[in-house]
Amino acid sequence: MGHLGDTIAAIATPMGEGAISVIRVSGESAIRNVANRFRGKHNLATAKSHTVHFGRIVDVRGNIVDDVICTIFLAPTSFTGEDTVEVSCHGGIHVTRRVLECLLETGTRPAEPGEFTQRAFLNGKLDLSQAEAVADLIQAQSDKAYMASLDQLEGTLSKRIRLIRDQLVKSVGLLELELDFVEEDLELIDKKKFEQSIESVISAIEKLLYTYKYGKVWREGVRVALVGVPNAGKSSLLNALLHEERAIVTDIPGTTRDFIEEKITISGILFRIIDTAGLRQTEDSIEQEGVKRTWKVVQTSDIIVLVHDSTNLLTNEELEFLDYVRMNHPKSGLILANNKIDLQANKAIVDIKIKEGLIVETSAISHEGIKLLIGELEKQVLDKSQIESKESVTITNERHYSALLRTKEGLSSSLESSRLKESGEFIALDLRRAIDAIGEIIGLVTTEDILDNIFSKFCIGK
Ligand SMILES: Nc1nc2c(ncn2[C@@H]2O[C@H](COP(=O)(O)OP(=O)(O)OP(=O)(O)O)[C@@H](O)[C@H]2O)c(=O)[nH]1
Ligand SMILES: [Mg+2]
Repeated sequence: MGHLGDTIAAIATPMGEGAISVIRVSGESAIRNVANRFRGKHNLATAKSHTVHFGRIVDVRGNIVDDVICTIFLAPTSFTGEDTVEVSCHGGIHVTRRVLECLLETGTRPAEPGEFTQRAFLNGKLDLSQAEAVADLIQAQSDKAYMASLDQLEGTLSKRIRLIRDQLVKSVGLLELELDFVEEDLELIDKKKFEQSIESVISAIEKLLYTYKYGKVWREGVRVALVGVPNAGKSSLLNALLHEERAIVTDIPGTTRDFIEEKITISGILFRIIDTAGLRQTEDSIEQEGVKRTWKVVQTSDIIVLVHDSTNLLTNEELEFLDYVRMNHPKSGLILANNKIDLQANKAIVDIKIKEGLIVETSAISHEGIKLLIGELEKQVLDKSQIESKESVTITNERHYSALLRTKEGLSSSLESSRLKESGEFIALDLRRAIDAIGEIIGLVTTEDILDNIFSKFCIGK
């Protein structure tokens, strides 16, 4: 990424036809550069902060390019903390590009993805977790994801992290002070109290770590795999859940060769429903590949729905599959959709009880039981998150999760050393490690790599 001295510009709205587009310009010479190409009643260069100016953007020869409205934000009261102009022009692809081109001719350079937000971070307008929340907010695909990112943007997570970190900094300060007076054998710290305080921080961190279980689900959605023998009605069930004909349904076994993923929102939570190829040994190489992929889907899903054709008895393959899931993915939700119940006459009895799992009777044709199935999917997720909802902060980001894990590790070793009456240096060293790790979350400790990794995921103009 470029350095802070540059002035950058980018189209901040999506490319397409619309009423208006917004081009954002930020940096030391933002106002001067835009003023160069702006013709209006007022001179932008002397405009006050938070004022709006109607005028025209002209090209280098003075030809009119578009009517625009410029909004002026003077440093430090802008998103980036720098002088910023937001140019609203007409919302066509071509006209927006032309306006941007004119602005770029003045020494402003095109912004890289996330560069505005990165500047906001570097100028102290946002901490790192809040900057990440900006990207999450934009990408939020469900109510829960949106609420979690909004909370994070408001600084709920940052506040909690700072509180924990401050407590640790205080402890390490005393410890290090004591080390300075080691000759005098001065005891500034009550070891018992010190250990208790570290224990309480560890338990606070454990609570936060626990929230990631559903924080991840809020952010990324719940993966639900529809699995079953050929012709059980997996694709039909997907269509029934979506209320549309998305997947191809035929009476030929092996219709679905690859998996299809569709999204639905239930109670503000995003569910990614995946229709898979049938479970079976097959000679057909394309279908074989499909079956292989099915296993991969099973391994990465939060909930597995075994779709069974209720006119048949459970086959060995299906029973083996149920065993496999219980053995290998005990944490995944497991539902047996006893499908085709509209064919009552042929109904065979499902003679099994799924331990810790559930049987829902469905018909993808008459839509009987679909509501029950949806309710069950919802319950499996909400039941889990209900337990944890006492915690007001939710960890949704893997980077934060891994930093908290490292914080906990540092604290645990520090505690261990203290209990073993090891030298104060060891105790302090691990404590410092923990402080660094927790500081990474809000960006007190960063490297170029961390920053590039975070901001490159943003869209341009943000
Ligand atoms: N009567 C009845 N027929 C169903 C039901 N669900 C699916 N079918 C029929 O069963 C046949 C197979 O349905 P699909 O949805 O293609 O089954 P699938 O499990 O996706 O099959 P593959 O992709 O081949 O593995 C089709 O003829 C469907 O119309 C149901 O609930 N009731
Ligand atoms: Mg299918």
